[in-house]
Amino acid sequence: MQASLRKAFREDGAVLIKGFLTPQQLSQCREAYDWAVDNHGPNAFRMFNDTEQQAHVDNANPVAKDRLEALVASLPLGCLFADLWGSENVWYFAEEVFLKAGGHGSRTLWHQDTSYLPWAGEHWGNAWISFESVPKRNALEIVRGSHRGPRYDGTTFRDPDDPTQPLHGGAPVDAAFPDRHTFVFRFFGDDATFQPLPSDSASGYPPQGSLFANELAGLKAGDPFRHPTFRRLICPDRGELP
Ligand SMILES: O=C(O)CCC(=O)C(=O)O
Repeated sequence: MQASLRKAFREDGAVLIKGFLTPQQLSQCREAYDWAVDNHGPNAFRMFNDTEQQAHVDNANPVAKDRLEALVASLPLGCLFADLWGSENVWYFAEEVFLKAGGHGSRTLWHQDTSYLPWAGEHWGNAWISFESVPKRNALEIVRGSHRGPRYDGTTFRDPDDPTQPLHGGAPVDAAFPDRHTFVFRFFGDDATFQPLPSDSASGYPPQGSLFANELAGLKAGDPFRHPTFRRLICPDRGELP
């Protein structure tokens, strides 16, 4: 891997990597995505419910866990992150599912994942995989370097007409690009710690965040972010990780 890619990821917080998965791997992901949409879990919700802009979103579906862990273990994504971070180990956190259809799905509001999940440290990453070829005006948007700035108390994901809350978002659909099916696989590495969310949060997330609250209940601020529920991945050229 080129040092410039690691530097861009570290400093900007995002990189675009084209053609990384084979057509066969992509079709395995698409099959799993379609299954996950048809078999949504308890964290699924309709973003902007009852509006024309509503979209399907799911997160960390326990019913899909075994299936997706097996899929992710067969893909090179986790090891890509380990390489980008320079981490010895990499764990799979969970998936996100986004389905915007019919040409009306709003932007996803500007947000930081660290506002609703208790994540700190340098080794966190989301692989954002859309199955369509996404035009620039419909692309995910990131505020460059914002992962190094303040962590904001938001967003609530409630008002499609107020997308001003920080800090990554975008990716609407419209008449020219009506449907988007996106799978996100999330990973963390050695430098991942537990950082509880503020107890006086106006957006109302609990200190453990909105996912895996029971698993994370025993962690204190600054503890390594670890729990047996998160599967450690194996990178072939490094052998089995300890
Ligand atoms: O695809 C989207 O609309 C939003 C993606 C996102 O928020 C994420 O990957 O964390």
